[in-house]
Amino acid sequence: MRAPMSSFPATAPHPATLRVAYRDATPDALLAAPGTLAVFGFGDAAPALHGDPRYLHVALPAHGRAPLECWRVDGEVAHGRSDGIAWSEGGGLQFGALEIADDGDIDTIARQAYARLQTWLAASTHPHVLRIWNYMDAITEGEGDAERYRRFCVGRARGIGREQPPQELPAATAIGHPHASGCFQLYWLAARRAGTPLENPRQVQAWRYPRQYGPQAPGFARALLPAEASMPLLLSGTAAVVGHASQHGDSLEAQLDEVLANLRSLIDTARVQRPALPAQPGAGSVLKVYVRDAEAMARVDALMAQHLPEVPRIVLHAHVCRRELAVEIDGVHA
Ligand code: 3EB
Repeated sequence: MRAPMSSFPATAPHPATLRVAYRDATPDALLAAPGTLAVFGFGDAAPALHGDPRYLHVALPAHGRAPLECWRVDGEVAHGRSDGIAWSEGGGLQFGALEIADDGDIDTIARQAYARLQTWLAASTHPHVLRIWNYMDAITEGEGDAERYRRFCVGRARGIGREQPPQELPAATAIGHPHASGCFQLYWLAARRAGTPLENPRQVQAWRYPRQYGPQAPGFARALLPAEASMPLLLSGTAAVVGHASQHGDSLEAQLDEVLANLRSLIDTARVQRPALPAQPGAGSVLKVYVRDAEAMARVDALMAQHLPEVPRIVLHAHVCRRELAVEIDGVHA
């Protein structure tokens, strides 16, 4: 029999709030602070492992000494490891992560990862996945439909069990390691309450990409607006794609301008529903910048400082899922 509602409230006592910040601190110091849902370390300078399931190492090399990324919520946070999934929950939100050794068959790996995620969410008190990150090796290796990102898209759709877009598309990032990590990494933010997937009027919906980009269109929304006004707008990995086509293959600067135009367009779209969101990326935003060529990281960092001086950022060496795309940005906006 179900427990009475009074002892197990269906919603958190406070509306869900997520604060994302980059911090110069140790994982231990951040994990010890009240309300810490997750801590991410990037590159070689960050610890590879930690006993606390809320810590995740992402092997992508950072430009300079990257701070840690910290997610905090209001209220008590529980955490553990179950069924190979590292998780934490609190304040109406859940962090989860799983890793699968990559033997080269990315289609099968993605299918297994997403099937496990579906099973997990179906049994979870936080069944609504708002945001997903996928980090994999050799993302643009292979030709035509055999390219690993395209195989990943096939496996993801099979694992979810739907080739058509589901009702609740999450915001997502799919990014490649520039050096083999040996592992596929999937992590997510889920919530008790469903959010609203948003599309970008400058871009074709990813799930409607034409056949030329692979046999299975990618299943993600361009951004996700959580149910609570106290939550930031969650921005998917955003590249210099207009319509469905990559732009400015010959210019990193022009690609970055296009990415920023896409991010502003997503913010404009979100503000129709939530006018209180700031009109521009600013001190309440946090952006992660993925740059294909290691030699270009310093230039991209300088351009970001010039365009968006107030926005905290991390610049990472990473491969975008189309070879001609030199830069991609994801993050949160509040
Ligand atoms: C693009 O616009 C760039 O497959 O989950 C961005 C974000 C991209 C998420 C995904 C892919 C994904 O198509 C690629």
